Amino acid sequence: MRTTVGIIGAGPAGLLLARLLHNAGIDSVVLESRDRAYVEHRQRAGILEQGTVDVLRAADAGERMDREGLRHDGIELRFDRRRHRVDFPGLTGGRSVMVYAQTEVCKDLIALQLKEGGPLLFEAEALAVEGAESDRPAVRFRHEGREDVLECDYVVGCDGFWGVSRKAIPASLSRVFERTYPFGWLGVLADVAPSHDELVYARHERGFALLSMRSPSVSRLYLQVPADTDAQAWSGEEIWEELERRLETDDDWTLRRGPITQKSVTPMRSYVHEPMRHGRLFLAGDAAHIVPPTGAKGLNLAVGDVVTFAQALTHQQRTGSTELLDAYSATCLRRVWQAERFSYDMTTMLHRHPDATPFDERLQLARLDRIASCRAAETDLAEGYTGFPIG
Ligand code: FAS
Ligand code: PHB
Repeated sequence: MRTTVGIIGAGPAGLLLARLLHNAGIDSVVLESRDRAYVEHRQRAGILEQGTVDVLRAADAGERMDREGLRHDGIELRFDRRRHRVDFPGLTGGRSVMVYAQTEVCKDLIALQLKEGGPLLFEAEALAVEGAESDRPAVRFRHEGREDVLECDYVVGCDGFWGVSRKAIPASLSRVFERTYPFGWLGVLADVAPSHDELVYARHERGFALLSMRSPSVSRLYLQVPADTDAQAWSGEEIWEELERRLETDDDWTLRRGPITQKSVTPMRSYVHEPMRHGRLFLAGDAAHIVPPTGAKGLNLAVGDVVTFAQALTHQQRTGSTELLDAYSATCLRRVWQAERFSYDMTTMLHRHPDATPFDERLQLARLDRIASCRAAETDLAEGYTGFPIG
């Protein structure tokens, strides 16, 4: 097989990249190790930044998002039983976010790729990226019980944190920056209308809680739990009890309960691999960086990377100049590190660290009180949450 761009992974990064390249008249092949159902039903991100919404619309991939997505103009911070709403448009000159799950973005992009795009091979596991330093890189992969080779001009590793593409970069050239956290998120889906019309991020002495949603009738909620928690160890009753305690307010707000249809624990880490390019191999999305989900940045960072690559390759194909391809890593990393900083700040401000001292706890409350009382501090949060500029 031969193509211009070999894409490893059909998560949001790989699928959107294939769409952007198709729209630019550049051929690609997507190799995805799992089956379609896995990709379309894996519960992950829920919030699209303004920039991501704009990119999907411009790529003619936003029609169902505009029909079914929920535009949100703010979030609520909850601490010390206080409630403070952050007004996104008022603080950012009109930006908002969209509640539209990663599962739905992937379903839309898969449908478009199968209908209009190049080959998207499911259950096609990339085994290795070869010749990244040459001008004829290749991806060795296994599909339908047979090993094959995809010859490319470029390879983009969109294969997530556990993929193979990053391994093709010599360890002597790799620089890894990471932090792990002693806690994770127990996430649940529940068939009950959300108890608030916007997301609620709660800092509580018992730990963090997040009230999110998937639709007017489906709630998505998270509880901070120790990193090694087994989701099955929590009963529905215990989950609702704990959510109620952590989301408590000093007014008459109440949390509606309903049947929990799914629960899982997500570990937390901050991770950046530099550089994001080696020869003709480019890394995008979780293959290059991971953020704690507190800032709702993960999927949105992946979007910024693939937009940057697609623009750079289009430039090269039209002008012969590789200047934007050569700047890919530095361009992406500038935005990545701002998202890492924002996600780290949100995580350390809202979560209860097991080793926290009374001083640390007062500091968290002072940071939240500053946001609730100072427009400049509030604006920094609103700008970070609605998204850093792409490119
Ligand atoms: P993905 O990991 O989504 O996709 C990589 C794809 O590559 C997968 O489909 C995988 O099967 C495939 N692959 C891997 N190895 C391969 C190989 N050798 N050959 C072929 N294919 C291969 N972000 C948020 O913003 N909010 C959240 O709430 C949130 N929750 C999350 C919960 C979990 C459990 C996880 C793991 C992540 C969460 N994230 C969240 C982050 C998540 O949304 C990612 O940022 C997003 O999926 C990144 O997209 P991709 O880079 O495409 O990587
Ligand atoms: C979600 O709805 O899954 C979600 C929302 C906001 C976050 C993380 C996850 O910060």
